[in-house]
Amino acid sequence: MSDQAIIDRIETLTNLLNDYNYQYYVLDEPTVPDIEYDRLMRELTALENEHPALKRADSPSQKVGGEALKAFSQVTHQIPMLSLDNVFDQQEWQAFIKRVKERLKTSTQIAFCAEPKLDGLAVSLRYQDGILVQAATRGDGSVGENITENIRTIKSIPLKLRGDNLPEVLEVRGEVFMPKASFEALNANAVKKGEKVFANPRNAAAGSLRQLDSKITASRNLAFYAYGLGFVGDLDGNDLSEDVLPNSHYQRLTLVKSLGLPMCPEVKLLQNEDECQAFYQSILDARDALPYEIDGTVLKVDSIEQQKSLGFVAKAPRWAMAYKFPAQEELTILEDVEFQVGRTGAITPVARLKPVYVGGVTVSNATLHNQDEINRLGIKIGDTVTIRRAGDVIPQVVNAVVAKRPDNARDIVFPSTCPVCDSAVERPENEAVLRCTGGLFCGAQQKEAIKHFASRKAMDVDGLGDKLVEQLVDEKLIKHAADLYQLTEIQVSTLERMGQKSAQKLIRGLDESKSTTLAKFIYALGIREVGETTASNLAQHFLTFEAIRHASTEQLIEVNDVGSVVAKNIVSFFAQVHNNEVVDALLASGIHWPSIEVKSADEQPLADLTYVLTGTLSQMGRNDAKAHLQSLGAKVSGSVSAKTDYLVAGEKAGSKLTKAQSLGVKVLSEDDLIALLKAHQVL
Ligand code: JCF
Repeated sequence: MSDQAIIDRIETLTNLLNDYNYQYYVLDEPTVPDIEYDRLMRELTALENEHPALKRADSPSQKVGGEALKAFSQVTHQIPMLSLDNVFDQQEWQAFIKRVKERLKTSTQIAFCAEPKLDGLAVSLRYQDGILVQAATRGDGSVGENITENIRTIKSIPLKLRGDNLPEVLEVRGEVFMPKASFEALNANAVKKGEKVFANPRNAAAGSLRQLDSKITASRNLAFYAYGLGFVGDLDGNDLSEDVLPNSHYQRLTLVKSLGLPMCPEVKLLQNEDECQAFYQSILDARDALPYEIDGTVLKVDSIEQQKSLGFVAKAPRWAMAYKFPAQEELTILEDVEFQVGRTGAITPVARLKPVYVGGVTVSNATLHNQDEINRLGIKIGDTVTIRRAGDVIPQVVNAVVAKRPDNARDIVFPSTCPVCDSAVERPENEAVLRCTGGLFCGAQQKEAIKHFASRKAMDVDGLGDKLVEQLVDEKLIKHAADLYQLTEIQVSTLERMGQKSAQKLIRGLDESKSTTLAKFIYALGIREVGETTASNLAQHFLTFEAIRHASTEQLIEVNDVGSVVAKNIVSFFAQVHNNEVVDALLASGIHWPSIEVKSADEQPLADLTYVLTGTLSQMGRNDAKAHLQSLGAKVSGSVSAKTDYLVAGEKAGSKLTKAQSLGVKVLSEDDLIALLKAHQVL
């Protein structure tokens, strides 16, 4: 064949195979038998292998995956990817409609574009001059991961758009998911090979997309439905959506479909809001018969003009709502009940269940809370029980099917001593919970106390996960939080599955954790019912650790949010010699925080102002910045809302910055902050 003939043949085959894909995946109307498709594909790959330079950007042969990546790079979305707010019943749904109409100042009916809510992962596909050039996960909404190589392997996603007169840039957004049948086949295969099974199709889809080796993704049979558009315009960033797209969301989706992207066949244009409830019901009825997992419906105001005037809050549009399905229930067997000991000694009965797929995940454990709950349920070991799982909520045992109770069913008997340390147990009057009296002599309580101490909102010890804490306690390297700071790299690196690197990381993490705030240190001690807010209030009120340690019940009750129970917990915590020994050892190891110096009321120039800090502050730590702002009377909050007055954005600021900008919150740089602090003579 002449060179030109080869070029022509590659072009013909590429176009033909792409047409067949479109007919098969988008139109759902296969036009040739598989064997013909395979024959043409083999011809194309043979030509491409002989002449790699002639392979086209839209070649369907890329669907088998390519070279493995070392890591995913980051992609900043040109337009943020939003998520959806939820409603769970008709009343909440009606309230949403009412809000929409009030905002639009209209009493006429509103048209909605309606679709099932797929249980998958949102992705953004970027086409330039019709060619797929980039695909990214949602990430935090503003920055996602570059998964282009993996997306290219999804058979129903075109590498080239159909039609001409396309805008230079067209971003399509949609959901990648794994059909139920593929999920079941994948898991059946994993069971056969003794590999880990995925809990649900969503996890399977996510796991398949986050593969550095796109050949694995290619083997997974993922699917895609478009649900909207991102940026549409030219390469200079000019938005042309209003010029080139229809004013209806539904028509935009239909247009996207005509460009070759799959659209869920259940998508419907509803002429008025009264049809929404019926749509919701019809999808709920069809749920089990649909070939993919869904967890509700999505309803979007159809008019783009109305969408624009509604705008969005935080991360979700005001013109769309996920109307979720109710909890799902399944029957299974209660095989046993085990007892777990928590940080404060509370002994919790945990149901061990015959694994059951319910509400989208496989459930094998459920908490039974306490004796009262078990009495209320009237369940025995061996019973058939109803398990309910709603959305992201932890699974619940709803009841026992007494008619199915076997003859050998056993009562659930609470232990008379602690299952971990064998200490006596007690059930204080007026409390539902049984407790181990072993305190920090109980191995379970030691472990939980140390996990809490190291957790992110407490001392935030980098490199110290729950598993490692258990290992360190089991190996008797540590007993109490203070022992952490005596650990050496050599000791740690002798642990199983610990290399020198991880050991170094832990020691460094411990060292870095020593620089903290008084509030975090108080929270980290794990005093019963002293959560983050209470700890922060205590710090603000007493200013020094010693003042808190020696405070009386009366003095403690003065603090915001502290009642007599919490006050008593604090006093009795510091009345125990053992706790004071641990605290003293912690302080001796070098844990420190900036001292809080609160000025008198007339010296609080920032009183009534709320600040939020985000990103990396390179010239001072965030903790220092927070303490300085507080010393001037400012409130420093963790999240941006309409009540935020200023956002201080350091380097690599992410979603908080986006949100602040969308809410019109004033944004300060680190230099602005420093200038402010200097102006008030705190620097
Ligand atoms: O099916 C979905 N999970 C789904 C997610 C459908 C949508 O129409 C969505 C979405 C997330 C965000 N729309 C937006 C704006």
